Amino acid sequence: MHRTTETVNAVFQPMAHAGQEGWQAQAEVFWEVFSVFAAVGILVGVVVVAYMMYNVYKYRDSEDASGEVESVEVGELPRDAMSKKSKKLFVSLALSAVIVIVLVVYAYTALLYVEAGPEVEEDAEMHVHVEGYQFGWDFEYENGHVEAGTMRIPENTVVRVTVTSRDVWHNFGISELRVKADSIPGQTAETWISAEEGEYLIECFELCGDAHSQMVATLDVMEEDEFEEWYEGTNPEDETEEAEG
Ligand SMILES: [Cu+2]
Repeated sequence: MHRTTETVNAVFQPMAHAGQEGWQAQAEVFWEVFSVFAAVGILVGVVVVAYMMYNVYKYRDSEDASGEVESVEVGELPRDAMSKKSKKLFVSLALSAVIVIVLVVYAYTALLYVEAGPEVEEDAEMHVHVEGYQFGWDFEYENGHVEAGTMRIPENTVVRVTVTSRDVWHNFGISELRVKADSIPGQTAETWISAEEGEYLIECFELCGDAHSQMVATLDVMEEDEFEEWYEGTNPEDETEEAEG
């Protein structure tokens, strides 16, 4: 019992200060990526449509028009390299390329980050092993305690999650937290979770049998003190004693 307390303290004490400074959970990253793409998309859309409307108005048909219009043909490029038209073409192409490349690099960096998780000190994170089966989820903690149906973790903590299956292909996912990992027999997938206090729905996202839709569990994100208290009470040795007694 004493050893467990020590371990829990060693694992969770630094978190009181670590908080969430300097790193983001998946849902925050995805929201940021979405916001940036939406903002740039709206900005580009407004500029393009406004410029188009401006030209539609500027080059509108008028009664005193001579009828002689120097129309552009498909595939035609401005012949004079230093003409106003060619500059405009170059600027719009270069600007589009820069915007697209920046967005690609930004989104890919965010994806790499989401896959790897934030780098925190080793003792500032914990590990939970998840095993899927027809039809439910088992959660195994570092002290050997196994629980079905409810996964308990402390709030705002980086929880490294390894996922496997004991029978068929499943998929471990928490929509609200944008967390998803394959649950495949003989293989181990890795992901991570960090969340605010509250309850979240864990679902199976791989059609795995007739009760697939009932293959749910609860992620209970607890206050640190509350979690520590619960975790201290899960010493497997105690459980054995209880079983024997
Ligand atoms: Cu399943």
